[in-house]
Amino acid sequence: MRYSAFNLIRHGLGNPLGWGPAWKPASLKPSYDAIIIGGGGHGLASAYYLAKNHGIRRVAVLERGWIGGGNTGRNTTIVRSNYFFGESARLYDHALKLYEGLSEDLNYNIMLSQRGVINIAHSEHEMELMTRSVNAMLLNGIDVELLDRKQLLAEVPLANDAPDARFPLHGGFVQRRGGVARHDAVAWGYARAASQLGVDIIQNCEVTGFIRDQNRITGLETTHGRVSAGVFGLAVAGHSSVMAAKAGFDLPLQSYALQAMVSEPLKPILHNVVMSGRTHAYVSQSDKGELVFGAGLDLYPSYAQRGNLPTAQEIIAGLLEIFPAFRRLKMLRQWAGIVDVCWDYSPIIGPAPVDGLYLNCGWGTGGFKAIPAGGWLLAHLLAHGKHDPLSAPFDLTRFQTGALIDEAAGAGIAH
Ligand code: FAD
Ligand code: PYC
Repeated sequence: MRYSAFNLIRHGLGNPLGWGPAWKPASLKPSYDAIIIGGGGHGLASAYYLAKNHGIRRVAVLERGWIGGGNTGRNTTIVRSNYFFGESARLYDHALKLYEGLSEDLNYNIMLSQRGVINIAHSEHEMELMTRSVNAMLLNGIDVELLDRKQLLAEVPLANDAPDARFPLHGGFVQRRGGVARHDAVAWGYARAASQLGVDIIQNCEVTGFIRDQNRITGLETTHGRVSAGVFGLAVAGHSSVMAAKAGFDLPLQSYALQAMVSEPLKPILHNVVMSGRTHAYVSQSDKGELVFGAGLDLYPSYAQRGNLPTAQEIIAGLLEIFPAFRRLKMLRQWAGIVDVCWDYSPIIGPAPVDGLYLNCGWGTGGFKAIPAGGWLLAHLLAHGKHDPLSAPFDLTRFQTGALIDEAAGAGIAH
């Protein structure tokens, strides 16, 4: 086909190839076998695996805005499984393995690019701690390699190696299977595949309350009316405690804005994902050429989905300490998402304190990489009412037993 201005207009205004919507428009039925609240990656993946793995197809995903419009469409798309504790390594590596086959499974190109995720150590002390973490990861079967200073510079030649650098380069480690994936495609791919299996995806449908029969959730109040179901999944990152309060319980987490930014587009100059736990900055280059970067959380809990200027300045300062060459770039966009952070920086997956409701929340700054596993495990809970062994350690009861999985620093990402 020749691409002329005429063709572009014809394709833009008409539909000569006869493409239909990727997922079927649906309206709310009076009842379902299972309802998932939240049409982000985790909610959509849960619906897909409920239908695909467990044959449960009378399922609805209720999304108050548009699918993927929450954190799934706001993140910086990094996928990796380089976590410290065995429980986390198994969970995130299950997700990464599913990501590795996801384009084929969904028949939708999620643009997975396993370009390697590199964490920089800026001091001898940091290098020693990193060595311990890398040893733990290797024991957990995760593909990580230590890098000395020379190897690090060979991977990231633009990093600031000046003798007077404020954050000198001592070395680092790399997970070569880590990288990035297109976040919108993950949401759209799961939505299309779930819809093809019979799932109703209902956008602009906010859940406003829970209907209870004693300690059991039996239905929902929504902006589209009342609906009942056998079981319910809650996957509303950023608003988990708001919804938990409506259902009558508390969650051990706090909600913060997490910001990210992109620069103007450049020719390819950065070939991997680079993170610095010391400055909190991380960066990758998108397929369009923009540098995508961010750092730690805003300083206090908030639902204001824009982020604060001092944190934005700190993010940019952190990036420029490591890559002074980026100083001349113009910034294109800045945004934030609200993330729910648990006390131990690990997610909560499991039954809620009220019957019939199952939780997938508390992914904090790092749940994009977990979407396939989070969906897989919530689907298992909804179908069987009990944990898959992978999700058992992430049960809410760990905050009573004390069996916390403290991943605050283990994987080298700043919180
Ligand atoms: P979401 O995608 O937020 O979906 C939840 C949905 O629930 C939303 O669409 C919302 O509208 C809906 N909802 C809320 N309340 C209701 C209601 N009452 N009724 C109906 N629907 C409701 N993770 C990584 O692994 N790698 C990264 O590089 C990374 N970078 C990030 C960068 C930023 C700036 C941010 C903000 C996050 C980042 N994350 C990253 C974290 C990651 O984005 C999230 O952990 C993940 O997207 C959570 O997915 P989710 O499906 O649970 O939530
Ligand atoms: O979890 O890898 C991550 C991440 C990177 C940026 C934000 N979260």
